[in-house]
Formats: sequence, structure tokens, C-alpha cells
Amino acid sequence: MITVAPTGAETPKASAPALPTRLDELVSTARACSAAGAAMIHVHLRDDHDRSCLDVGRLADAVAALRAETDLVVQLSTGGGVSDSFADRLAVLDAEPDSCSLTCGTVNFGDSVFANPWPLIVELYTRCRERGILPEFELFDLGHVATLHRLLDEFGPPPGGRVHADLVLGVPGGLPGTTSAVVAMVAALPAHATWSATGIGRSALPVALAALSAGGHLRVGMEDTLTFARGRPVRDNAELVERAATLAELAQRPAMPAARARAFLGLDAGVTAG
Ligand code: KMH
Ligand code: ZN
Repeated sequence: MITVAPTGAETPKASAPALPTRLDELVSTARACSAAGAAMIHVHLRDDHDRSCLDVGRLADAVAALRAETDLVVQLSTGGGVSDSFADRLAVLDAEPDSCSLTCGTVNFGDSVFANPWPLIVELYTRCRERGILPEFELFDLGHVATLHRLLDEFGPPPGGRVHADLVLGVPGGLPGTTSAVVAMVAALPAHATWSATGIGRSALPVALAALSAGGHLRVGMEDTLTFARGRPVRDNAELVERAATLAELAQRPAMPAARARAFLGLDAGVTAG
């Protein structure tokens, strides 16, 4: 399964003009990435001043537009940007996506701190369970895996039963984007958990190759990677999805179509609360 994370909250549009920051750009990116092999899209929106936007109305419009124009699994970020409030991050679920990201711990994030205290994690998880939204657990460090165990032990499985994580490696402050970090994280995951991996910046390729060889899924996109090769900026998100699909094909694990990803994630019949 290939997830595309096309925008993120941090990169200014001015420094990467191919970044889809308007809704029409997001939808055309989603279409192109779907054609290239993506099955899920991880969405951050921007406001009219290029800042992270967690406005529920705009998020709901984005969910509706992506559903109308593609069959991608729509995942909204509850991480937002490092300055977004916990209240705004919790309210993201009101836009009723198929899935949402749920980061399992605080991490230094370059010069900033991406804050994810335990009470926020619990509140996000409880609301996911109540509303039947599938959380994807974002894990930047081994301590986050321990917190995922604690969450499942104390509150039970996610709606639909699928425990799916994304290993986010190579953030300055988290685990590096190396094969040994992938192996350590996977060894610590709960039994039966499924996972994708994301390598930030130049760790995109090593992490993708490690994930493919270790049985994981892939997340790629301009949220995480802006350089395609040394000195050569990424053309657009579809280029990164095409490369991921090519690697997956070479590994004899071809890209999973969106309909199959929906079934794989337990979303085909609509996840049920509880
Ligand atoms: N922008 C980062 C601070 C997520 O989407 O859940 C958080 C992030 C994780 O991107
Ligand atoms: Zn994100």
C-alpha cells in the first residue's frame, strides 16, 4: 500500500511551487497520485496565508472533494503544524475522514517541539473509537511504540480491529532513517500490527527499500521529501509515487489498489465504533 503525503505543514509554497496547497491543486494531485499507484492520501491543508489550516469546514470540503474525485482512502492529519492547538487538532475528527494520523508521543522536530502528551493521545483515540475513524499511529521513536502498546492495553483495539502504524524516520529529533531503525521499530510493534514507513529527506530511499524488504508498506510525498536526487528537486508528488510503485514492482510486491487497501484496513464496510 502506498500512501502519499503531498503537502505537510512546514514547507512554504514559495520554496516548492509544486506543493499542492489549494483545494483544486490537492484534488488534481490526488488524481495523479492515484493513477500512479497511491491508495491513501495523508492530508494537511493551508490557509490563504500558507499556514497550517485545521478549519473543520475546509477539512470537510477537502474530504468530500477527494471522495468525489478519487477512490483514495482519505486520512486527515491531526498533527497539523507545531503551533496548532490541541483543541483544533482534536476538532479535525469532526470532518469525518476515513482515517486520521495519531502521533504516539512528543518529539523534538528540528528547532521546534511536536507536542503529543498522553492525555491528547487518549482523547484522540477515544474519539476515533466513538466515531469509527481508523487511526494510523505515527511513530517517530521507540518510546512511541511503547506508548502504542499502553494505549491498546488500556483502551482496546481501534475501530475495525486493524492496528496500522507509520514509522516516521529521519526527523531531526526522532530515530534516523536507517535500515537498523526500521528493524528495531518493527521488532517492537504489537503482534499483528501492519505498518508503513516514511524516510524524511535523503532517507526516503533507504527507508523505502528497508520497508519493502521487511514486509512493510510505503509513505512518500512532498511533506517528507523535496529532493528527488542529489541537486534535483522533486517534480511533483506523482513522481515520488511512481518511484515507490516501481520499487514495489521490482520487489515483487506491486502497489495495492485503493479498493483492496480499504478492505485491508477494515474500512470496506465502514468501520464500526467499539
Ligand atoms: N507537521 C508535523 C508537526 C501528522 O501529520 O500527524 C506533524 C505531522 C504529523 O505532520
Ligand atoms: Zn503529516
